[in-house]
Amino acid sequence: MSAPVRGGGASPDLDPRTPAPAVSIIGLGASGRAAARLALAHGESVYVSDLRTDAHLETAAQELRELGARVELGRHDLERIAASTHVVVSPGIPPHAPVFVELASRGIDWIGEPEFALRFHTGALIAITGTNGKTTTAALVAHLLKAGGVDAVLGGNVGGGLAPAASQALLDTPTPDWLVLEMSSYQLAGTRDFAPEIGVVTSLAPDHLDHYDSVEAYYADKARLFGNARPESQWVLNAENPAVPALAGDAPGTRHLVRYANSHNDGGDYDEFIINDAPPAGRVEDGVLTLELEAGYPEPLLAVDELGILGRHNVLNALMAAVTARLAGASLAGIREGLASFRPLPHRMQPVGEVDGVLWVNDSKATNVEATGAALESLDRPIVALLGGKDKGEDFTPLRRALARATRAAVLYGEARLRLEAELAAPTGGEPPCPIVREDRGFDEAVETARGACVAGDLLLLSPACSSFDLFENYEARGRRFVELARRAGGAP
Ligand code: UMA
Repeated sequence: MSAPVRGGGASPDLDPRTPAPAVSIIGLGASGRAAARLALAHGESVYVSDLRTDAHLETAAQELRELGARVELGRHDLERIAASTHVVVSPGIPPHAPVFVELASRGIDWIGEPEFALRFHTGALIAITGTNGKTTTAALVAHLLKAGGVDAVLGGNVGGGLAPAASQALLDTPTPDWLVLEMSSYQLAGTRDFAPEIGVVTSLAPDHLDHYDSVEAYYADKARLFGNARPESQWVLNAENPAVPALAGDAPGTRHLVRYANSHNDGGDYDEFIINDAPPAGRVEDGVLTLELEAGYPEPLLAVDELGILGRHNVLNALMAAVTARLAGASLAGIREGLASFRPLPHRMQPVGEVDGVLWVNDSKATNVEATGAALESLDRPIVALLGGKDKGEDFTPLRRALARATRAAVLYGEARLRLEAELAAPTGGEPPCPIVREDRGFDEAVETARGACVAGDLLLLSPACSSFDLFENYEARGRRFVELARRAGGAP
């Protein structure tokens, strides 16, 4: 373990019979529990604290106490934390939370849970970040590596029971050749020595404006992916948006750009990112997903319509995952097989079932404008869209064009519905806005209203562009409700 934290020093009120904990962990959610277990498994003394005191947390606390940790609910003992060798902070704690103010005022350095986990990792690291697509791409990378004969384990921000926190992944599989981590901007904020062999940026757009003071602050955390870049670093970048290669700045390493079309140097404003005029390392050529990691040696993979996932943005996710897996040594045959066998993750453009000739698609994970825009632009059937939820303050007007082009109607619901209506219904002087229906009742009623607006052959798409916390515990619960309603309507299996 590295040097003790700055500041703090011996704490006057620490009980001399219980030595200061080597590791203090703030937050007893999935991250805190995993970090505590990893530290205990390596013989470290551990102090965990969480401001909440509910029964659910008390159970988790008791389990850790039985493993030898000190766990305190209802407060953070800053004296005890200041005396620790390491302070590990959970990613979801907002930057202006009082505990951060306290840590700063005492000059106490801290790290994030993935950073802590990586101190126990002996293999190589693939880190995947991005505003959208990072979970699907991370799961695809792990899937392709396994299909391609490479030892790998998936962890990090994924959540939803699909993969563990980084620390838990290393407890489950202590010495994987490759650790594939989905990294949120919150988790990147807590990195210090973090240096992936392969880093992936799937997309970049404003998000989490309720957590960050500005988009720039959000992007600055994303850019920490490149914080310890070396000449041998490999970067897989979605060059459809020039802001993505730009995020890498002049970081050392090799850039592998992914674009949908092979039309490199099409005069687009990303040209400055084409390195020595090489064609994109990942692209669609004549309807076939194609790799070209070595200029002049293209490797066709499979046809777009053989992919098991929906939408143009998922083709890009598949290309980024294939480039990444190839860089990590997966066989071409394994990558082909993995791309054909991969199935959508829950709540990500997940086809749910047909009701009266209408396909219901659950994209509940689309909690921001860019994700919903990608969903609307990626489908080739008329759509009735469900939009709404908690208002995170994002500008909805970028959705106007996609809605006007692809949507029969948009049904607006939840806390954000009035602002959605105001920003989407006003004429733009271009094509007429899509028909808007504001549903002032609940989610179920909004789904029923949307269903009534569909005709056979349409898609009923839940891609809300907002988080779910106004009506649901999380986006998974919102997605599950949508699937349940589809089942009741006679659709989902
Ligand atoms: N807390 C304190 N003191 C405070 C504030 C909070 O003790 O001052 C406590 C809370 O009471 C709570 C704990 O901190 O018990 C919560 O920590 P957390 O929000 O980090 O939750 P975890 O369960 O550890 O989940 C986190 C990620 N959550 C967030 O970043 C909000 C999970 O991502 C991730 O799966 C998990 O770590 C394991 O890596 C979820 C997410 O929504 C899926 N991520 C965001 C996203 O994807 O958009 C970033």
